[in-house]
Amino acid sequence: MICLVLTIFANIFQTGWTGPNERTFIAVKPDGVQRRLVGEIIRRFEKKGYKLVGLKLLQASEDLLREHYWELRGKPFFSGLIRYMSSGPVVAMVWQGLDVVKMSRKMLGETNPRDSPPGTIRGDYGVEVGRNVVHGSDSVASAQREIALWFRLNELHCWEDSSSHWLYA
Ligand code: D4T
Repeated sequence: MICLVLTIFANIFQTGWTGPNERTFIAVKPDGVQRRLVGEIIRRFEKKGYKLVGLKLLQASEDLLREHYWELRGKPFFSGLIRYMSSGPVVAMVWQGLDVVKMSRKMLGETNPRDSPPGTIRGDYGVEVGRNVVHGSDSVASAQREIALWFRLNELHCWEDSSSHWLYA
């Protein structure tokens, strides 16, 4: 019940998730889906100890993508980015856990796979910036905005995590 209230509150006011309840938005991009990397990316987040609270495969509309990448609308690569992101299905996810926003960005690597060390997702599976496999929110505020943009309330699930006592002291 508390989780449901927090979810509604967070989606409406785009705030409210902190500590072990922090949430982030992760998307496997069309190249990641085509290259059969969905399972590998989910595996990394699960093994780390994060909790999956939302998951869906969808073909993102250009309108949704333009809103998602609104801050980049003036960049020269913007139209190519929208074309690429709408070229096939993406897997949209919400993951929850302590410091999940910051840690996810570390797990993903740098925006450009060329600058991403081995061991990161982009470092292991990407070659160039225009096909960087996966997206992750860059701040708690962005995560809240992106989750509200990509997910309806009834697509986010509150469930009791039986391993939480082994993850959090
Ligand atoms: P996303 O948002 O896709 O997780 O990427 P980042 O948060 O790591 O980086 P970003 O917002 O600066 O870039 C968004 C997206 O644009 C592509 N891109 C970026 C590109 O095609 N050419 C470029 O020069 C840059 C900087 C890759 C990611």
